Amino acid sequence: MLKEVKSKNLLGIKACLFDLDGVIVDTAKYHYKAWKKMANALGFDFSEKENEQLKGVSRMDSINLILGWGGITLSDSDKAKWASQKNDWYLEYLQQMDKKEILPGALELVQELKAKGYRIALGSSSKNAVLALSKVEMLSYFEAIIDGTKTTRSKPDPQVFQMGAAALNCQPAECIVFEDAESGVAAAIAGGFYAVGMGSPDNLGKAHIVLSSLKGVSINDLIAKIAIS
Ligand code: B16
Ligand code: MG
Repeated sequence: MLKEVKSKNLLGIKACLFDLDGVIVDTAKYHYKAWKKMANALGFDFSEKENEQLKGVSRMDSINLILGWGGITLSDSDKAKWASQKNDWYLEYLQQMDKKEILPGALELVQELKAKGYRIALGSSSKNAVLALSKVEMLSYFEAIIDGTKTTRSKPDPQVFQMGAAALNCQPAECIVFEDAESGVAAAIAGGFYAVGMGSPDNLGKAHIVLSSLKGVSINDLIAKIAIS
């Protein structure tokens, strides 16, 4: 195995594609709070466990899931109105964000990647990705930003990561995707990428490796771990 890994130049990784919410910044809690506010205004509630299913899922797909949990049917225009209201609430939280909301180890890993010449892109479902990265002063690290304003298909479709790899002139097999959502890990695997799940193996077990945090993670160790997975 070791010989094989060496001969492949430790997998030939050239780039890293990062999900945003739950990988770079801790915004998942704000999405949850804003959606909860909407549900409560409509007379119901949903659990943290149900909220897991919303991670990586686009705004309109999220509202459809939530209304389903509440047993509520709305017209398309009312749905659009509530999705927009939820986004206003989410933006209020986002506006207050600063560098403290960067998840442990994320900045250090991105800086190490940059120093070592790896290419870096963002692959997020969010339409607020540029604003969130600006608020935590990390926008300049990303050579390409593929987000919900550019994609037409939501994770678990691999489109967001395929577009990221293409923007960096890399093949999927040359890229590592970092994802906290089950739908995002599924997207990475479907696209032929190496996947690092951020969270629990209970729902991210399909990733090549699963980490609880990026704290203390270095790219060489990561590649070595993926190579023996
Ligand atoms: P917005 P990611 C996703 O971002 C979030 O995980 C998900 O909860 C959210 O609904 C989605 O973005 C859309 O976000 O309403 O800001 O466009 O994890 O793919 O970076
Ligand atoms: Mg995420």
